[in-house]
Amino acid sequence: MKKLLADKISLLKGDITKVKCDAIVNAANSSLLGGGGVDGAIHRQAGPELLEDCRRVRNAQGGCPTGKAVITVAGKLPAKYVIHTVGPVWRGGASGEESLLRDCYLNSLSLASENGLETVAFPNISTGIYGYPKDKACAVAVSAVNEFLASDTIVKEVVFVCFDDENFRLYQDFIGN
Ligand code: AR6
Repeated sequence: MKKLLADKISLLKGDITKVKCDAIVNAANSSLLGGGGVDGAIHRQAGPELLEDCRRVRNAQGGCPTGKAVITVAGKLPAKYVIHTVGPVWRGGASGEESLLRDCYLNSLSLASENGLETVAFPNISTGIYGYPKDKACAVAVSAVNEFLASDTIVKEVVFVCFDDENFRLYQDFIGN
């Protein structure tokens, strides 16, 4: 793992379900009841306790709107919590996608900070099934996280976990390493 940007941002190639940190972020859908991609992997590895806690949140607030975030237990995962956020579906770029994707990163980190969580790992939200162009998503993700870390005093480290080669290369290039 390489330390980047003011020692607070790291890049990792691999599976986010294996990452041991205070919170991993899930690229969920607004039902919060699981799905494919990273969401499916997280639910599979975490086991029923995660789904049960997602149902509790869903019953309390009726799911999670795009751009917002909620926090649950992490079941059998090595992480302590899962923060679920819902990325935008790419519809060509003129439907508020950039601002919604930015909100995913900012709202997830705010929730981490409010809960006293110091280390947070993100997948590349919206860049799979939701079709957001990977280069554009990378720029939004890095800029949102940088902006947040510049003013927050709780979150100490953010890890971008890239599962596919294309995302990993883009993050390496974008961050300059
Ligand atoms: N660890 C880290 N990243 C992963 C993993 C993993 N184990 N598996 C896939 N990725 P996606 P989205 C990467 O499709 O585009 C679900 O059905 C993958 O390479 O998981 O936000 C939800 O329920 C890609 O770069 O999420 C929603 O319905 C990134 O995760 C919908 O998909 C995001 O791809 C959300 O779509």
